[in-house]
Amino acid sequence: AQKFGIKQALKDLGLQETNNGTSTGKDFFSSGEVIESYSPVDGALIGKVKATTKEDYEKVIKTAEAGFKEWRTWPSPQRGEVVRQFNDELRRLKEPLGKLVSYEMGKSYQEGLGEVQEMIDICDFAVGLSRQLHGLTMHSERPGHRMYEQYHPLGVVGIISAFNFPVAVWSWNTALAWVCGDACIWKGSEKTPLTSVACQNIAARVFAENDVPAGISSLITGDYTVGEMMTNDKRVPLISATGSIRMGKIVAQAVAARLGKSLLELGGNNAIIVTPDADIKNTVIGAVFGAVGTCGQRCTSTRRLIIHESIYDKVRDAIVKAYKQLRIGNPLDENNHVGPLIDKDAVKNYQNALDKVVEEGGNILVKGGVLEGEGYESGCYVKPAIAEAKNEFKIVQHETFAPVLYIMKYSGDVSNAIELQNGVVQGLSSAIMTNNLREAERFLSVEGSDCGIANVNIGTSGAEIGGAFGGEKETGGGRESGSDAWKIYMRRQTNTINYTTELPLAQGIKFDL
Ligand code: UN1
Repeated sequence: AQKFGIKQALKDLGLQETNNGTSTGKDFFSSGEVIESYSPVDGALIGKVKATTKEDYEKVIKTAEAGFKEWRTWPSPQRGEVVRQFNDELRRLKEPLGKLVSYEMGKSYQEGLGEVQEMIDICDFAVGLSRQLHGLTMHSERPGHRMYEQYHPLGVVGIISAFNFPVAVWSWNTALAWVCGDACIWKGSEKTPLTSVACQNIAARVFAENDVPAGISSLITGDYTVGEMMTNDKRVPLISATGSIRMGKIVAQAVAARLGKSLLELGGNNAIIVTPDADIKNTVIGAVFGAVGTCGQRCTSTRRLIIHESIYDKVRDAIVKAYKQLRIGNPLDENNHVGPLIDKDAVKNYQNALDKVVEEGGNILVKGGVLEGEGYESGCYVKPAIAEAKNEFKIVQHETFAPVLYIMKYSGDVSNAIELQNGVVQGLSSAIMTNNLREAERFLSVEGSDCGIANVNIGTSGAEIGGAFGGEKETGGGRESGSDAWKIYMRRQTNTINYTTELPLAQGIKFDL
C-alpha cells in the first residue's frame, strides 16, 4: 500500500492513528469502543476510530438543534458559498480522498476518484440550487387575496450511508441539505470509518473558517445501534438511509412510528435487456462494467442479463470471453479491473450465492472462486462469475452484493423481457440495449420498466448526479441527488394573504355575524 502513497494520503486528510468518530464540526470527541479499520486490499490495519456513545450522541443532537436555529436564518446563497468553498477543498483533495476510498473500501482507484467527482458535482449543483429554492404562486379564488408556497429549512437531518459509496452518498444528502438550511448528522458505515472522519475533517475546517455554527456538519460512528439513536429520535425529522432492504424496513418502521420522514435507498436487482437490435460491443462493455465494477457492490450493479434467444449464444459467448480478460487484484494498481470484496462475510455471501444457484438448477458459465496467494492475502478477492439461471430462482430474486451475474433468455416480443425485468421485488435501475425505437420507447413507457432509473443503450450503473436517484418497490421509493430531490430536505408552507377590508370565505361560504 505504501507504494501507492497511502501514508501521505492519510496525512493530507488529517487522519491520526486513532481518531474521534464523534464530531459536531467544531469539536471532535468520542468515548465509545475503538473500531479498527482493516483494508480489504492487503488486510493491513489502516487506522482506528472511536465509536459514539449515547452520551456523545446527546451532545451532538443538542449542538445540531442549536446550530440549526442560527443556520436557518442565513440567506441560502450564503450557505451555498460555504458549500462552494467546501467543494474547493474536495477538488484540492480529490486524489488522497479517492485513494483512501479505494484502500479502505476496495473499489478501483479510478472508481474512488469517480466517487469524489460525484461529490464535487453535487456540490456544484447545490451552489446553483442555493439561489433556486423556488416555490410557486397560485391564483386565489377570492378577490384581493394572494396565494403562494415557500420552502423553509426542515431541521436536523440524519444520514445513514453504506460502505460501498462511503463518501458520495453523504455528499448527495449534505450538499443539498446544507443549502436548504438543515443541520446534518452522519453515520457512515462502520466498515469505512476513516473515510467518514476524512470528510468530516474537510467540512469542519471550511465551516470553522466561515463561522458556521457548530452542529451543521456532525458525525457519529458505530454499528446499527448508533443509527438507532437517530431513527428513534423525534428531534430528527428526516432520516435518509442507504443500505439493504432488511435494514430499510427496520429504519422505515422506526421512523414511521414517530411520524418522521424517511428517504430510503435500498437494494437493487438491476437487469439489462438485450434485444435482437442491440449493439453487441456496447452491450458487452455496459454489462461487464455493470456486473464487476466496484466488485458487484453497487446498488446499481448489473445482476441480470435478459437476452433474446435469437442472439443469446452470440452475446453469451462475447461476455464470457470478456470475463477471461478481467484482471483481479490490488485496486490501487490501475492495471486491474476488479478489486476485493469489502470483507470475508461478503466473500461468504458470494460463495453462498454460487452454491444456491447450482442447487436451484442453474448452470455456471464462468466459474467463481476465492483467490489465494501473493497479492490476495486479505482473503477478500474473488473471481467474477456468471451463471445461466431462471428469474424465479430464489437466489436470483435476492440481491447478492458480489460479482455474480445471472443470464437468461427471452423469446418473442420485448414485453416478455420487460415482464422478467420487472419480476423482482426491487426497482432501482434497468436498461435496454436496442437500436429499435419501438422497443426503446416501449421500455420507457407506462407498460415498460417499473424502476426509478431506466436507461437506453447504457448500462444500469453510473448514474449522473443531475437526475433524481432512487427506486421503486422494495428499493424504498426515495429520491436523492439532482432534479427536485432537494424538496425532501425542506418543509413546504402554503400562504394565503388577504389585502382587502373584507373577509370572504373560500368555497363561497356565507358566514354573516
Ligand atoms: C450506490 O451504489 O449506492 O449510479 C450508489 C451509480 C452511482 C451511485 C451508486 N452513481 O452507480
